[in-house]
Formats: sequence, C-alpha cells, structure tokens
Amino acid sequence: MINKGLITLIALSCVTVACREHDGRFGSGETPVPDYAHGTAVEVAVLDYSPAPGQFVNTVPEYEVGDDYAAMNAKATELLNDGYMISLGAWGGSVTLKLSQPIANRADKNDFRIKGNAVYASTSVSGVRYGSAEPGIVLVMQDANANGEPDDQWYEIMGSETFNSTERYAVTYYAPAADATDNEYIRWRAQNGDSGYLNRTVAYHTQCYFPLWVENVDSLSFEGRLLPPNGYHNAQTGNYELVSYYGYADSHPNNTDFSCLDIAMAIDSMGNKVNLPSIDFIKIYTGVLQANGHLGECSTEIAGVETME
Ligand SMILES: [Ca+2]
Ligand SMILES: [Ca+2]
Ligand SMILES: [Ca+2]
Repeated sequence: MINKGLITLIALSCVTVACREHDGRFGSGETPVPDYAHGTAVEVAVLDYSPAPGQFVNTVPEYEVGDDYAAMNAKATELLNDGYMISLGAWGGSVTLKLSQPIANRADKNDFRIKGNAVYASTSVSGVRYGSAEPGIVLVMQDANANGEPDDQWYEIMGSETFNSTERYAVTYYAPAADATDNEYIRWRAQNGDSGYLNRTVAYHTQCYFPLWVENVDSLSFEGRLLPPNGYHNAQTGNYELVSYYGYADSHPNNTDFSCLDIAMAIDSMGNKVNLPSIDFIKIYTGVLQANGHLGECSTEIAGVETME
C-alpha cells in the first residue's frame, strides 16, 4: 500500500538538494565516533500521528486520497518498523509510540535511541556541533497500571535545553489560503501573541503542507515546551547551521553516542528526576519553532526506535 520506492526517492532527493545547497557540507559529515553504541531495533505501533504543518507532511507518510487518521497511523507504523522516516512537521507536531517490548533503564548507561536523519556539517569539528539538527523532545511512559494503554504519567527526558526553554507554549497553525504566497504560506499564532509564517520551499516540496487527512478543520493547535531556536544563518557562506542539542531525537547523528538517551534522565513536571525501571510508550514532538529560509521549517524526522546493545 505504501510506495516505499517513492518515499526513498523523496528522502534521497532532499538529501541531495541539501548537499548542493550547502556546497557539500551537509551529508559529508564528520568521521563518526568509531566505537559508538550500536542498537537493536524495537518494533513499535503508532498510536497517534499528529504532525504540525510542514514540508514533509503528506509525503512521509504519503497521504493518498481516502486516507484517514487510522490509515495514516498504520502507514507511519509500517515506515518506522522498516526503518523509514516519518516527519512530525513544525513545532508541536507529535507521534506517540507503543513499544512491542519494554525498554529497561540500565543503571548508569544509556538505554535507547530515537533514530533520525541528523548529520553534522563537515566544518562542525569540535565544541558546538551543527548540521541538520531538528531536535524533537522525547517523553516516556511506563505502563504502570499494566493495562496496555498510555494512560499513566508522561515524563520528559531532560536535555541540554530543558532549563533554557519556554516551559509552556501553545501555537495554532492556520490552513493556507488558496492565494497564500510561498513566503507567507502557513500562518501561526502563539497564545502569548507571537506570530509568524512557515514558508513554502517550492523548489523541493510542492505538496500541501497542511495534513490533508484532517478534514473540515482550518487550524491545528499544539502545546508543549519550546526549545530556543537552533538555526543560524552564516552570512559568509549563505548556509544555515542548525546546532545539535543533546538529549533529543533527530539532533545528533545515529552513529554517535550523542544520539543515545538515558531513561534515568526522565523528569516530572517540577523538573525532578523520577526513577522508572522501564518504559512502554514514547512520545516525540518537534521542539523548535523556526523557519530557516530555503531549508524550510525545523521539523523533527524519526526513523524508528532502538535499544542499546
Ligand atoms: Ca539508564
Ligand atoms: Ca497504562
Ligand atoms: Ca531531520
């Protein structure tokens, strides 16, 4: 049902374009840490795929006429279990996963990784690492009442920006008008009065950026933590440098230890660490609200879950 060939092509074409746009800096990458922690894939079921608007929305997973919410959840499940990407769209867009087996919290060790498509720029050699980081905030839940349902407590994995962020933020995105321009394509407005637009990167992504399976709706609202902007425009090179935050999804490359996560870093809403022996559910949402010119908006991509060997 899912045309994986097409999806692979889309993903590859985006990587190719990114390389050309960045004179080869993106995609070439830094030499990976030679002995990084390898992982074993964990099968997941997508319980809720709720992306915000974004340049990959309606393409990964691919929306086809007639698809509804359940169909998109099923497509997202299949893609993740086959190691393909799904996109969460702009800030706030999320996916909720049920793990086929619990991931244990190993003492004093990292436990899992959310695979993404972040790579380092070749000039990102020490200190601050940057490239194509699009950090997604990771929440975990133990099935404490053992009913198989995600009706227990979510805890956030503490990352490098947890205490350098806006704890409660809320944004509404509006469906684009028929005559919307590429630069003012998707209007958004935050509860605190902030507002702006997601631009349309027509050179690469010509489909509608607003989720097409959500019918009879002209706006979508999200809330959560807002990480500080991580995109910087380098006026000398013309490149956007997206800084890799630590403790997130799709922020450091999969072949580094910096993309590993530790269940021991789970915190409650007061910022206190909690002691979870294992987790059964994971929720990820895009953490940065930023449009980076020709790169488009920051939108977390994920490509499955793995537990550390
Ligand atoms: Ca651990
Ligand atoms: Ca439960
Ligand atoms: Ca990404």
